[in-house]
Amino acid sequence: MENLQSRIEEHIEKLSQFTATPGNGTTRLTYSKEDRQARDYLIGKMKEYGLVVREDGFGNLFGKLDGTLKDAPSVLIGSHFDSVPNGGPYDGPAGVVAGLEVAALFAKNQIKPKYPLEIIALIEEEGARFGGGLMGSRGITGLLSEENFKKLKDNEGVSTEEAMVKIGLDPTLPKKRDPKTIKAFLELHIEQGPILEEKNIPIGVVEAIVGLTQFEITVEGQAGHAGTTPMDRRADALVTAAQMIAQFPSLAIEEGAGTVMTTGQLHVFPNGANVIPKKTVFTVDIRSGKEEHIQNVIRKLNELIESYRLDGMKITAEQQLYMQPKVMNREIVALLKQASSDLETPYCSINSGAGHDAMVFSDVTDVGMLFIPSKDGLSHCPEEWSDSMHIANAVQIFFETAKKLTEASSNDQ
Ligand code: HGY
Ligand code: MN
Ligand code: MN
Repeated sequence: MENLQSRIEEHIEKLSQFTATPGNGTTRLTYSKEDRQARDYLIGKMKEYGLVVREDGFGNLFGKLDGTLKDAPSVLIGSHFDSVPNGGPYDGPAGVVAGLEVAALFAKNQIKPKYPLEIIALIEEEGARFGGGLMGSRGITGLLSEENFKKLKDNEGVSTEEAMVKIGLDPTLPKKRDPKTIKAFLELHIEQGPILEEKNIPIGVVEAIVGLTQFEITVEGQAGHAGTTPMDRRADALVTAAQMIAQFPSLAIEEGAGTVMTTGQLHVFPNGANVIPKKTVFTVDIRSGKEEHIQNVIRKLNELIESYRLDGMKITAEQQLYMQPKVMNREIVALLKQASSDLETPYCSINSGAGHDAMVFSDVTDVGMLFIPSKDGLSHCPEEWSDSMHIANAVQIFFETAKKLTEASSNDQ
């Protein structure tokens, strides 16, 4: 197991070097120089492990081990390799690395699958550059249309396809994938919370993933001189945004049932210390285990917006993402639990408060997820850390599960 663990540590260490903020966490935005560096590393490893490498028209990366069955659907194993700004090195890459090492175990043990095994590295799950998130998986499943993909631009006005070409990707490659080519999707992810560590359990078998929605809200007032404009003659876009955002925690708490609401991004224009803000643009992220709670909070958000519009502020809200809560496939959950027991690896059931590509793939195929503990429950920050031994545990569980899902036989029989 130790050389598996040391290979995992090397992958994570190498990938963590591809960051725009060295010394201050992982910042690897989609189609950036750091994306290119990580992509080249993963392509090299996929080839070293005997996989046939392909990219699609979104820049998602696939490494395929063909099966004995012709034109059969693949078992996909992987996760995303983009990051939030100043995030951690495990959020996403832990799942891609786990997929890589499952493929390595197939090769090392000369396992010939009946159904193909594909390792997948997905783009723009975080939405840190183009907004919304889950972009790579939504593109593959068709939830994000090619037309809407092309319309997306980053904060500098660079479009997705322009950014792709800039790092040598080909947006004309096939985008949407026929769901009939996918047999199952497995994803390892760090828990990003405190439960597994507090329970001292190395594996969480995910039962369900919360529903989530994200809005971008724009408030427009009137710029003016901070010194000469009387307080009763202002239309201050930042004050209005602040008054709205300050009410979000109580909206979530009133809704209860673990509902959460977050503003993570706020831009102020023109952003001068002595200028009354003309415009603010901020995000709203709402999540809950039940869809009715999300709908209730969306309704209250719209009522709040309407009340400020009546005050004469121009406010627009663009919904960038909406995902219903998802339940993982029961058969795959059972396979993952059985494999954990057979390997004598303690596990528990767990639900996910974070969104994952698995929730998108669950619309088109059978999906299963494993979690491993996050140190101090921290994630989306430079302190994010997980134990490579836990990743190695997950690799073994996925290896046993993937052999069943691909109906593999070992050549040395
Ligand atoms: O936001 C999330 O839940 C994930 O980290 N993209
Ligand atoms: Mn993630
Ligand atoms: Mn994340």
